[in-house]
Amino acid sequence: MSMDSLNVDYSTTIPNNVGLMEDRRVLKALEGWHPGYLNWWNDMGPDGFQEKLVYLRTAYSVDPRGWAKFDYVRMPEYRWGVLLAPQEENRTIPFGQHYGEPAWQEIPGEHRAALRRLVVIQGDTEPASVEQQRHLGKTAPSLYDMRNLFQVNVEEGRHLWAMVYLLQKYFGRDGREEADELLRRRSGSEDSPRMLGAFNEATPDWLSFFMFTYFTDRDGKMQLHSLAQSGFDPLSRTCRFMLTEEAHHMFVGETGITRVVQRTCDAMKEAGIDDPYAIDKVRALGVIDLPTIQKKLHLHYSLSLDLFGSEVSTNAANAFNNGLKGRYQETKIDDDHRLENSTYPVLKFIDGQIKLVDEPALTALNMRLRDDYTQDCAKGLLRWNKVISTAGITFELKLPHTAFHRQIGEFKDVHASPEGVIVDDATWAKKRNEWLPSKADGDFIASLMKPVAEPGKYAGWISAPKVGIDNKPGDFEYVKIDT
Ligand code: BYC
Ligand code: FE
Ligand code: FE
Repeated sequence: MSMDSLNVDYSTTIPNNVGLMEDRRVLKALEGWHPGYLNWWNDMGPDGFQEKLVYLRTAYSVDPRGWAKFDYVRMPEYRWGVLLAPQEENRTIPFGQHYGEPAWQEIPGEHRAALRRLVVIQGDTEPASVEQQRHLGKTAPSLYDMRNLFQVNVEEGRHLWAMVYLLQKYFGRDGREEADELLRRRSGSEDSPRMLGAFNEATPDWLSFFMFTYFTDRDGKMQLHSLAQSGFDPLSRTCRFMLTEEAHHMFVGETGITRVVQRTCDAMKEAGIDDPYAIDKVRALGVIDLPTIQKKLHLHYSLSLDLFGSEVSTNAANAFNNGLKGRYQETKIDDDHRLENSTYPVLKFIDGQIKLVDEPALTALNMRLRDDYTQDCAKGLLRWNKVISTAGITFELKLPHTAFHRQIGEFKDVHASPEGVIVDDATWAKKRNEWLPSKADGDFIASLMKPVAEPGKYAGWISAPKVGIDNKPGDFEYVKIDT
């Protein structure tokens, strides 16, 4: 790989390592799209903080050993760039019917529509999350957290750029139209909602934000890994670089939840409360009780499972067969990478029961990716539960059963408990508020969401992080609130 593809050209209005200077047509198209993007960012991006100086990282290279530079920036002046991971020489398609053939540098005509759909869906989620999180700056529990929120937001903005670049460069006129549509749809809108369910839900408070970055950004990780295997090489390279940024988003979620759990446990210990279900007493300490954290987890995990689509999907089979979307860590899997004769066990709802049945592996690819996701999710729970057990409290956070609270796939028409027991409508109605956050839970959490904007200080419901961003000291001013 050559140095010039590692380093980013900042001489154009759009920083890039894809040679936009020599690609006048695409540069012009992107420059044409840019003002609409800025309008969208100003209208729908972080509310109330657009003029503030924020200590942000910006990508200046795609070299994994050192790609980001930290400095104070006003968010609308953030350099959103088009950055692709370096091209791998002689890369071949790692799966499907084109297995072993050279990866495509242009789109094969017959796969154009399917690829466009994948790129548009991926692109749609990025601005959606910014929209969902736009009010959170005003209730940030610290400047550290506020900065992390804005970092995630600008990078989701860049992920939108990444997909829009592909649309503008490879999909001609309909690509340009889709790029405009990505700025038109709005999270939660009645007439033009975002495309996937979870991206039309509210992110009303910071516990939801941490759950979202832990569970929903992790769907992003799994999907990006699958798309990074794509036979369409520019998509693969784009997704590979997005994954380097994505790691921080999930770090924000994982450590955020750890810190909430830590603070709750510390407060309980100080007050001599060891019953986690003494909810009123725990809440009186100004911290979030563990059962409410569990309910939020139920909600965000189940919404995120829906993002994997149906367990049995011909879309997924076609995408794999045609070399467009692979499996998680495809190149490390030891099999034929074609899956024409293999099966995969799928959870289905048959005769009123939840059963594991073998399905053709090709149509079960969504289920497989979702299983990989569930395994990946479990790591955080180990960490959170360690905090709880170390505090001597008897309580364990758990992932709910797959059938719980689903809106997509096999279980969308039934109600199940978090343990996976099918229940009737009446039981569901009675138990709903024990399993999912109630209005009262939301009101309680909202009552804690008082902003703390003094450097080094944290709201009472969350503990301080162990280390600063970019090794900064504890009282570092991550956002210059008074500028
Ligand atoms: N909501 O065959 P099916 C991220 C639709 S997150 C609404 O079951 P398929 C991020 C589906 O579109 C990662 N509709 O599913 C995270 C289809 O409709 P059409 C985003 C849904 O196609 C945090 C129909 O149901 N990237 O990056 O196999 C912050 C039947 O579909 C939903 C991707 O998702 C839903 N949940 O799989 C920021 C990767 N699920 O076409 C960013 C690209 C399904 O019949 N997308 N439907 O009208 C894909 O790979 C696939 O489209 C999906 C669905 C995995 C989403
Ligand atoms: Fe993203
Ligand atoms: Fe993300």
